[in-house]
Amino acid sequence: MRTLNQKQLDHFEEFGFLKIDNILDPESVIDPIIQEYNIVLDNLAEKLYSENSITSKYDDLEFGERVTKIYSDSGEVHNQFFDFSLPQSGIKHNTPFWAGPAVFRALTDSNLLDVVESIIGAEIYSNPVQHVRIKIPEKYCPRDENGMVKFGATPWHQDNGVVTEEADDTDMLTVWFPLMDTDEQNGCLTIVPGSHKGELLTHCPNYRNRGLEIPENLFDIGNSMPVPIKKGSVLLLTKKTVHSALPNISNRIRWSFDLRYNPTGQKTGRSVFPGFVARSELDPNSILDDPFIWNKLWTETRDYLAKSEQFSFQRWDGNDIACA
Ligand SMILES: O=C(O)CCC(=O)C(=O)O
Ligand SMILES: [Fe+2]
Repeated sequence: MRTLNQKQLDHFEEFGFLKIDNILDPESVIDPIIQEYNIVLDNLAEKLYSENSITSKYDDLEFGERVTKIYSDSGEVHNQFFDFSLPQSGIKHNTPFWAGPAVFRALTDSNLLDVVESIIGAEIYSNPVQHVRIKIPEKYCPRDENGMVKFGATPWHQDNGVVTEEADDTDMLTVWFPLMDTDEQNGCLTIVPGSHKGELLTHCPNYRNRGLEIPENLFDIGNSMPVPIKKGSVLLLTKKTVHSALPNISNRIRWSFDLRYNPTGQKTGRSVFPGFVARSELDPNSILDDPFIWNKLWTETRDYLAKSEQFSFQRWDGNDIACA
């Protein structure tokens, strides 16, 4: 089913982004994810406490306050415990990840897939470039050796720039949504409308110690605008829309999912990671609807990659003149 109207499609086409309200049901889709992550956090607290990495399990606190205390007390950001993807290097047989049933149900939610279908058609592949991002308030957040907040603001980029060249012709759609209201205080996304009409811009590895980033002189940063999003609403981006995320200067966490979809058969840009057919009219038997099989795909991938040569999704040259 196609749920977006012509006005919305035209907006997406013209500006490279679209915010759509009330797509994911907060009670039946988002709250179960939060419950699931409470269990993941329990397990993390047990582990860190048993290793003497934290002084308390903080089990009387709600998720946001608890994760903040745990990261702060341990001096480390443990986001890989929650993520439903694997890291880009150093995968080991015990690298943690969370590919749970409530997460799978959100990835395959029919309202969400209706939106995706409106943009890329009815043969929908869930691209494995996907993350949960939990960002605790910067004032409590552990910092790296350069004094930068670990897992803080997201640098300026195009999603096309974080996948390999194999996906340059892929019609990749980014779907971003928060698990709680997100605004300029707790670090919502900020985007450059219309930037998708240009080329793939040069991304510089670890630019100004912030990570992979497009230098500011390559796009119209003055035209950028923050996009606050409420729980249940979603933001669509094209693979060329320039965007970043603001720092979390609030007292609460900032918690979001970013997912990607492409028409089935096109390259994902991270082909060593497992995607799956989320919707198909042509071949309904190819649809994956079992969250446990999805989990197994990731587990097998991790176990295989732990024994294999390391790969790289990094396509950019830090010596490029634009990065000086
Ligand atoms: O949530 C963030 O901080 C960044 C998300 C992002 O870049 C994306 O969804 O493509
Ligand atoms: Fe992005």
